[in-house]
Amino acid sequence: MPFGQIVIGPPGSGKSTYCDGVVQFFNAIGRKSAVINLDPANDRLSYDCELDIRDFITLEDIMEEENLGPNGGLMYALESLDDSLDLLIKKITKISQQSYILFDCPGQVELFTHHSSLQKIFKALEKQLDMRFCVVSLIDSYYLTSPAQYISVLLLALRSMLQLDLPHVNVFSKIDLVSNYGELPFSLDYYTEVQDLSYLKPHIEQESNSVLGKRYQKLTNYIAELVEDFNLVSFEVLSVEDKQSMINLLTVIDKANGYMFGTTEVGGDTIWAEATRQGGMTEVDIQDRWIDNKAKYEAEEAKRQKELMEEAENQADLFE
Ligand SMILES: Nc1nc2c(ncn2[C@@H]2O[C@H](COP(=O)(O)OP(=O)(O)OP(=O)(O)O)[C@@H](O)[C@H]2O)c(=O)[nH]1
Ligand SMILES: [Mg+2]
Repeated sequence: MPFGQIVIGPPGSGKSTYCDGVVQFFNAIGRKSAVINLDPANDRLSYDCELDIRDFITLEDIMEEENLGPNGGLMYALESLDDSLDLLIKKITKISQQSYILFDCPGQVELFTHHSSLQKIFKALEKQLDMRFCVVSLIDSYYLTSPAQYISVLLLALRSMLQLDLPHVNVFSKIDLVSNYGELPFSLDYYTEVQDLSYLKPHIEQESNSVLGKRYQKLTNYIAELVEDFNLVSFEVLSVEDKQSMINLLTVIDKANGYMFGTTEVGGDTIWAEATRQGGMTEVDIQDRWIDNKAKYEAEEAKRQKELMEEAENQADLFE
């Protein structure tokens, strides 16, 4: 049974870096994986790409042929993919038989909130291949610094969850940077668990107290109530360079798309699969790890790395 992740998120949220990081991590644990680029505008890939949508359609051609700008061009490009859709799906089918797939998606959020082209591809794959997906929706942790923007990204997450209608894991990316942005009024768990949003009201008021701001404030509060009513949104956190944070996130994702319950592991990483089935994830206090004692964790990690290097050098000396 084929498995995959659909990696979405606003521009610059870390999608391509994440795909690159996951492939490296999977290589290390022995899971065979491949990245498919679904962004017709993405001409600089930081990873080895197994399949590129640009082989079927490129943004530059569409912009020139249809006399469109980059954003209209992207929409048009995906809408006109229909002709090549069968061929694209055929190629994906072949890859999915051997590898766990990561789809690196475009950053235009409208593609996941009210546009159907990409969703059509995923639904076709789900139906035709019985493919099991997890949407990984990355949001830059910077948005935690503004209460009104935090509410907006909650709405964005909710919209894509409802539109894509697939298992979904929301992630605050670049969590290693959050301590640089100044003190937050609440602990990180408050933001990741999307706890009682009414606590944010005074902070939203403080953020926007002009006349225009009053309406904005009111709208933000209504959106907060709506998100709370649905009670669907919560977040994981990720620092792509941090191994433990990657392990924790991938354990959640393996559960969400059912990989960890599979009997026929496509990737062949039986040791990892067994470890996660038995609950390999260590409980992490994210406030402590990424804010309160970040420096201490970094010093410990640096020490561990130094010891590993020394050990490797000693081993090498023995063989000389
Ligand atoms: N500090 C830190 N930087 C990160 C992390 N993940 C990504 N970045 C940086 O964020 C920037 C944007 O990352 P990309 O992977 O290009 O983001 P993207 O979502 O693919 O961007 P688009 O394809 O343009 O939508 C790069 O400079 C990355 O190095 C992280 O976990 N920590
Ligand atoms: Mg990218």
